[in-house]
This record gives sequence, C-alpha cells and structure tokens, in this order.
Amino acid sequence: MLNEKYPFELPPLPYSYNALEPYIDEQTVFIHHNKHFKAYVDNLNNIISEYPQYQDMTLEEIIRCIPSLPPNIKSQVKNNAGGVFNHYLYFEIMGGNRSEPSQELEHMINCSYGSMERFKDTMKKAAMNIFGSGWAWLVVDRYGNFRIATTSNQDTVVMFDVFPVLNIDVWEHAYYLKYKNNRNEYIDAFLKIVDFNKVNDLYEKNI
Ligand code: MN3
Repeated sequence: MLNEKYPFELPPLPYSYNALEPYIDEQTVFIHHNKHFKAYVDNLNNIISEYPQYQDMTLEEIIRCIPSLPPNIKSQVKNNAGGVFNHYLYFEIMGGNRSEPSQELEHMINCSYGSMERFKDTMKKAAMNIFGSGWAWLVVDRYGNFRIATTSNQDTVVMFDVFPVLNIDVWEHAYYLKYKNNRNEYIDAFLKIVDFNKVNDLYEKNI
C-alpha cells in the first residue's frame, strides 16, 4: 500500500466479512472496511486530484511530505493518507487464519516483553490509555527493537523512523456496534484474531 500512487484503490478485504466472527461482527467489518476505509481512500483521491504535483508520489512519500504541504490541505491529507495506511495494515493483520507467532517472532517478543501474555497486556494497556480516537502500534525501530507506540486520530507512525508490524484501531467505529463503549472487551477480542503469519512476514521484511 505504501508504494501505491494516485488514484488509490480500496484494497479488498483479505478474508470474508464474517471471518472474524464472533470476535468482530460481520456488520462492523463491512461498515468499517466498505464505508470508513473507503471514505479515507475517496477523500485522499479527491484532494490529490487537484494537486498534480503529488500524483506521482507514493503514499509513503505523501505521508512523509505532510509537514511541508500547503496549509489549506495539510490536515486533510494527514487525516486521509494516515487513514488509508492505518486501515490497510489493520485489516491485513487480522484474519480468519488465526495463526500463532513463528518461533523467531515469539523469541523476539519474549526478549522484549518476557512472554506473549505480557506483550499482549502491554499492548492492551497502551490501547486502553489512548484518550479519544487513535491507534496502538507494535513497531520495529531502526535498531531492530520492538516498541509499542500510540497515535491520535489518523496520525500514523509512517512519518517516524520505525516499521509498523501490528496496529489496533481504537476509534469507536471499530467496535461500538458489538461492544458499545467497552473498549476493553474489544481489545481482548482483537488480540485473539491477529494473524501472526502476517505480522511475521512484515517483521521479516524489515530485518
Ligand atoms: Mn477505523
């Protein structure tokens, strides 16, 4: 996704809309992917359509250029380009194929957090502590260390010098239909449906 250019397309959901049941319900996945995610793609295309100088840039290049964009489009590009990448990763790393981490990945997580359970607890605390809407991330820094990060709204870690391998959407639209205001239960459910094969692929791409 980061290498794609205008016009951006909504990536197809890599599994069926009901594949995450009972943890994330079909209606939530459908609306989240087909309405919310699509809106970020459409909005970004609408903005970029009027700025030919950004039409040959990749999504990553656009995100990295946000600080120097014209003030009248800066926040719209930030929200929508971030929204596109953040949702792409989120839908990628969940899955009907609820795999366990590879030995290598688990070893690295154990080295950083002690155990998978401690890692999940730390990730959950970070996600619970986000005030309002945002994202919690597992990223690999330039030294190959895992770090847990959070961002507000649709801010993305792509603008920092880290490589994301996992993210959790804690906007209420990600869980409100099923979990109402209970972010706690949603995060527990999310952590059960991460496809660690995909997290592992991302991790290996970076090391
Ligand atoms: Mn969302």
